[in-house]
Amino acid sequence: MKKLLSLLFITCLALTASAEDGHQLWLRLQPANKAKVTTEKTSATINIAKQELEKYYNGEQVTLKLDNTMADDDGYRISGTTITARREAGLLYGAYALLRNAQPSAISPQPSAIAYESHPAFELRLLNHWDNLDGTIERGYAGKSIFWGNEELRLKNEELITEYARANASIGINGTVLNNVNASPKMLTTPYLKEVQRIANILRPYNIRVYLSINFATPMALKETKTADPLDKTVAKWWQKKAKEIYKLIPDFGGFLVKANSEGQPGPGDYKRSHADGANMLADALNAGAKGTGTQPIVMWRCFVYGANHKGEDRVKQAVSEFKPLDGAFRPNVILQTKNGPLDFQPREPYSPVFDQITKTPNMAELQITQEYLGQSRHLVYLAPMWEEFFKDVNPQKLKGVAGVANIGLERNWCGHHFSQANWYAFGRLAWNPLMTAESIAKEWLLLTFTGNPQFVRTMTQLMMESREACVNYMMPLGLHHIFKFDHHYGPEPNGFKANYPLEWCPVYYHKADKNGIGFDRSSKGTDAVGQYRPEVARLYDNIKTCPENLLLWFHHVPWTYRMKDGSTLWESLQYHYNEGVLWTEHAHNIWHNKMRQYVDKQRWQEVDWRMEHQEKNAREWRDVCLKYFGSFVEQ
Ligand code: GCV
Repeated sequence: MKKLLSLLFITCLALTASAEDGHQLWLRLQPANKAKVTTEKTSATINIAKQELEKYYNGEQVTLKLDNTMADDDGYRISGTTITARREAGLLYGAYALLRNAQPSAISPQPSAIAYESHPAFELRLLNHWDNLDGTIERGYAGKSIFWGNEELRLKNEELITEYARANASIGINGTVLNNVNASPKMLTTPYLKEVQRIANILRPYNIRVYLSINFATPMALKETKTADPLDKTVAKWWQKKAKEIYKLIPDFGGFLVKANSEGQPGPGDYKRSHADGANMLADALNAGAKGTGTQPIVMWRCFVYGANHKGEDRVKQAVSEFKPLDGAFRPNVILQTKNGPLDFQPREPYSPVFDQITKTPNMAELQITQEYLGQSRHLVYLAPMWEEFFKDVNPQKLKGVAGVANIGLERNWCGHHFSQANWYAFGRLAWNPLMTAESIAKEWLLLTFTGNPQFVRTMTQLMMESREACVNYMMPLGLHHIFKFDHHYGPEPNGFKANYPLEWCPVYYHKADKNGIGFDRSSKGTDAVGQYRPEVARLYDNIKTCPENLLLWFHHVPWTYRMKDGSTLWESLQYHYNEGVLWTEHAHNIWHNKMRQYVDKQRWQEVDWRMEHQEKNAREWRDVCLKYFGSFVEQ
């Protein structure tokens, strides 16, 4: 009996010890406490690399070497158990790579003896947090901000921010914008800047620079100038002084991210000045402030502008109309940050033609990791296939960087849905190497986050890979877009129209369903949005016969009886896609519920399970609402 009790006790202990809340993300290394790590130099960053390897590397020894003949970037070379890099950060990234490669993998074992070099494709690999100073997060679905809000929490969250830094460093992210692009002027007041300094000090050893979103009218809003006109001397002076204050506190401060003259935000347009006038004034101020620090600051100016100078024009054309005439007019340290698609992070969009048209100003792409339009933190949707699609259309070599709108909050598992962690992970891996396949990243993430069991990894990789197309199917197939419920963008509202809202926020503006057909005519006979693409792409999209069917209704108004490539009518095809989407959610849930339980700890299995059940219901709602509404235009 005694024996039985103690056995029971030990089993209970083991169960509690393996209770899982997902907080560890993909960093589930088992301590080995074995390796002796040799370095020629020490620094905060090298010490982290050293400590990680000493604790987790399951080998006798590792050598860390700096080599100034290597390319001047964050890359590294791994040769057996020697990591060589030009920069200290490279040693850190090399250490995480060595640990990742050494994971016992039933899928693709990577021999640790191989020699290879790895360099990041982009200099700038950033997260954009849309965190407000009161702790709420715009489009955040995993609790409140890890940076702002609750005073008491702020004092306690040093450990959390260190964990955040480590997770980011492990996938190569090297910068973070700490606040919402809809920025509060208070962000630049001294008490908040001191907070930024505190956060920067925690992130720095992990090679993560901090950036801030700014409100263009800050000096005026704080009542320190009479205007925010970028050509006014008092304004320029204010920004210079502010930049000096910032660099005194944070000598490696990365720079500003700016949303100007967009969705109600102030900007240079308020004074009939151009985006270039505004961006250049800020670039000069930052340069002056950073003088003597060795830091080269940047201004990331967002191209997400509509309803301003080109109000009334097809919304997807407005960014090019706004910025093309200014191409070449920006200071060298201004970078245009553009969303992957021309509209707004929809489940499927064509790429933004800004990437074809802006050729003299550095560009960076903005991707959305938080699933604003893809089921938020309730749907299992793996986004890497969407980003893979983007990098096939937009050559990564044309970009200076990528920024991902973060999906991180105070919830214990960081991202709300356990599988949303995969999107954070995949963003980081693609920001380092956009040529990695979504599939290989999914495998890697599953193995690191759950288990390397081949059956589990194979099955879940397939589901993850299918999940984005499934979401497109049950929400917006064949190029439909923006038919979400107003404001929260969660469920369907295809009949959405509000006379007091801008027309570009209304679903009916986008699908244009009528008795003749459905879709937005952006061909050369319509708004000619196709004309903004490079010629071979423009031709492809312009012709209804060559336009990819998955973008058909984005570019064309198509009769209900139109024959699709498979011989079905458009209406039949639409029904087919909606049904396929729903069937997938049933199939995926069924597999998770009945077959994956044996591989996953109870808590995470359950938390995913109820979300998948919910996703199934939501998918049915999408299908039923949309088919009923669109069906009302179709003559049976
Ligand atoms: C931060 C969309 C979102 C807004 C977001 C905006 C932007 O409109 O719904 O929440 O604001 O994009 O990217 O600026």
